Amino acid sequence: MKALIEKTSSINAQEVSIILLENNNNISVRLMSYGAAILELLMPDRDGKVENIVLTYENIEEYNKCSTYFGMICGRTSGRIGHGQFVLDGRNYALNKNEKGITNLHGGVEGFSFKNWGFETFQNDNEVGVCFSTTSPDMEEGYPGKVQVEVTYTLNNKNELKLEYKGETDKATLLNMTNHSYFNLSGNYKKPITEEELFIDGDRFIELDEDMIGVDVKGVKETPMDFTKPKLIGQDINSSYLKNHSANGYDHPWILNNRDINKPGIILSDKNCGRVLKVYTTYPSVVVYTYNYPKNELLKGGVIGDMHYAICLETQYEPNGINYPGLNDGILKPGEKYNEKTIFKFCIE
Ligand code: FUC
Repeated sequence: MKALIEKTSSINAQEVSIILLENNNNISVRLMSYGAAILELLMPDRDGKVENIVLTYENIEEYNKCSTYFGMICGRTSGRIGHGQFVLDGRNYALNKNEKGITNLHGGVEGFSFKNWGFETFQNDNEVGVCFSTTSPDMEEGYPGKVQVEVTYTLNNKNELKLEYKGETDKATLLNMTNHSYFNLSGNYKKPITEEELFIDGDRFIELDEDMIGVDVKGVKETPMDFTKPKLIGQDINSSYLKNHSANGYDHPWILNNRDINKPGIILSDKNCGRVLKVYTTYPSVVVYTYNYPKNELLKGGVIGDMHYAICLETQYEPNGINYPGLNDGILKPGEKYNEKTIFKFCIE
């Protein structure tokens, strides 16, 4: 096993570090201090061929304020806050509207994704890891409170990559962090993810309005949103039902049936090469985004990213929960400790 600070590079004149974590089974992950991001995730297939299973930019500078959030940590809030507004303890807050001037997306202009995080690596007999940390000042992007956060990535020999999210604040605020990796289990993006199978242990999803804001909790039964039994992602992706709810594919929150870290809430599998990704989480929901709006991203190896060539599995509190009674509001108060976990387990079947 090893945890290695591989190199420093530069993004927008800032010095950023790249860290490699490797286990004893040929699984490795490259992380970056800018955005506390996953840059690359290498794992073997059924025949032992080691390939990258996330989208990676060819050039590191492309991560600068990257609007696709490749592998990055999103925050303070992940997803969209409707009209960039919320009320907390009787006060109105107006966030930066970094999406079309209508919504706050993934925490705004200077969100967690675009910070160069501090970090410390660690290693023991069974695991290697890196703890990233950063601070967001009071009223940054319009959010109240000075917030200190940590995201720790730990890789072990059971082929699990654990993400632990921690945070504290000095005033009541919102906090809802996720990782925005784009998975493609075929390896080096050989095939679209429409040919991969998805299982979501969630009987309900959140319907969206034209600004992609959640407006209604609905049952998945008899809709294209039903992944309660494993289904090819491509099976219903072009259905008219889906087209009426979001452009070009899936981009919705599912409410998970339980918050059990010992039971996979989501399973992505590629029957062809045998790679399987099991996701366990303490978060109540997952936003599934099927890379519906590629922006000519130049990927490692010289390929241009194409629609549906990846899937994001963004475990989090329901986005915009603060504005929707009955959902998790994502409020963090002084004295409370934010503590959520997501485990990506890499299997071969
Ligand atoms: C996701 C989506 C969006 C978006 C973005 C980069 O989480 O919900 O629609 O384009 O990521």
